[in-house]
Amino acid sequence: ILGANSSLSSSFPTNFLFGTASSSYQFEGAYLTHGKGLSNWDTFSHKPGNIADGSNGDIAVDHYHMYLEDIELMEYIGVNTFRFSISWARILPKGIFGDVNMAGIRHYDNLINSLLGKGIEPFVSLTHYDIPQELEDKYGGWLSSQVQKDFAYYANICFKYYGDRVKHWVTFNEPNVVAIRGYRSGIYPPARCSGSFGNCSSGDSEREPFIVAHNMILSHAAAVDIYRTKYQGKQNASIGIVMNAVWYEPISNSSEDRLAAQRAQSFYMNWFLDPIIFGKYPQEMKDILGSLLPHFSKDYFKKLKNGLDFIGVNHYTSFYVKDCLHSTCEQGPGISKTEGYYLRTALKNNALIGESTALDWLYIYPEGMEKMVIYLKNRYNNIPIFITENGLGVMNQPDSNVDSCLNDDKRIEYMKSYLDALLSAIRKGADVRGYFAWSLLDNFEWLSGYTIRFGLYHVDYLTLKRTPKTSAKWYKQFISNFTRFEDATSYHMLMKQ
Ligand code: PNW
Repeated sequence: ILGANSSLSSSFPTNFLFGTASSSYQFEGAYLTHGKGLSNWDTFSHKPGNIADGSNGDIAVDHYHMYLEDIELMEYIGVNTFRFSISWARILPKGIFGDVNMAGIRHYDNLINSLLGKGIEPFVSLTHYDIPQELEDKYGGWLSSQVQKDFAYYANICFKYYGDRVKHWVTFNEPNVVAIRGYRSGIYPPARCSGSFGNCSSGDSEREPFIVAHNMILSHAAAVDIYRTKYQGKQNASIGIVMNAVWYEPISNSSEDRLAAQRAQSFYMNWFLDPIIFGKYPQEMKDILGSLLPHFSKDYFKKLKNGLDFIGVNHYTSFYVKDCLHSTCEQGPGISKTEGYYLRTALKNNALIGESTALDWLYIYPEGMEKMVIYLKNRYNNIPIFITENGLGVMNQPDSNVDSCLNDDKRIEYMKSYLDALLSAIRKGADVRGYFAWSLLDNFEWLSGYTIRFGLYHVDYLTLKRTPKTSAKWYKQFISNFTRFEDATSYHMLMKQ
């Protein structure tokens, strides 16, 4: 019934990481426990009207207290890695304006040790959207260049305490989403925007996303620099960044639309990756934005170039892209100068790019996974890639209908088709090293609160009881086929000696 076809999983490279992903604000809860300070997401979700169901992450799925049980769930599935983020406000409750919170340090120590005890590798992000509120209050968070030093200070603490056991570090989760949603549309904290972009009390949608991105890129560089000079020799981990990666398919074969799709990638993803890997912003951005785009000093160029060891890719969805630079487009997101003059649409000749889902941004188009990975391989010289998130969210059902949530064949189909497409990219030579399902558990889905469920495990939000969905059992079987293959390979090698 599960149809975990063994040929699919057994074809992934040896040592491939199969895991599940999570993040501190969406999972931990315990928002004031053991000295944790408030984060920007605590502040934001506590304001009435910001979250669909009026909920917040105060308790979330209480992973802070239930992590041992959650590791047992991972052990059941058989994953060899777990992606989580450290809450900056748990380590430094007041940003840099206070002491290190040793209770916070101990929590992640325990989590990491317990994971390793079960043979599960910690894959650790330093930030996943949430930062100490104090940094916002004192100097405007990512808008201020001061944050570069403070992020590096925080990163150093994490390397120092956990670096002996962490082999994969991520500086940022989806900084592109933070810049756009926090400072252009203003739908995420600190909810800044202006003009036709949204309805905020302050901000400048045309400028601030670029300032914020610049500070994040330089913060990334500062953390990587510290890691490489102080720790990498002894600890030998890889360090990377995770981007939200949407596949942009040209809506027609015209050179204008093909260039527009390229431009869309540049304004969304290469915006961060180009500076970190090549030391400069994409040419399309420089041409269109002119002085709106900050620039890097010579010193930076030397320091940052090749400033990562892998790219983390959160890939879920694809859109068509139509040119708006040479042709006129109706109003919509993307058409402004600051966004790169393109129209993003799921429709072409009245047909959707892929099946629609409960989320207005998620269309099921597995081909996008292969195309995305091949695109990154070609642009960035076959740099190692991890698929750090992929998964399907569905609408919460009334309590009486838990069974329909547990029988999540749709999620299995989604994962199978995307893994299949990923395998095609690997067969074409892409250096992909791991895949993380979003997510282990149902959890706090940002603006959607608890109305959308992404988990392989169902969580009853009253009792916090975890129940495996069919997808958890499917993923278990999928992984067990993979592991058998690995053993068979080593057996073969042994016989050959
Ligand atoms: C990611 N898009 O966000 C986040 O990293 C997770 O925390 C989140 O729970 C998960 O995806 C599911 O939403 C996304 O525009 C942001 O395609 C934007 C997009 C996709 C995912």
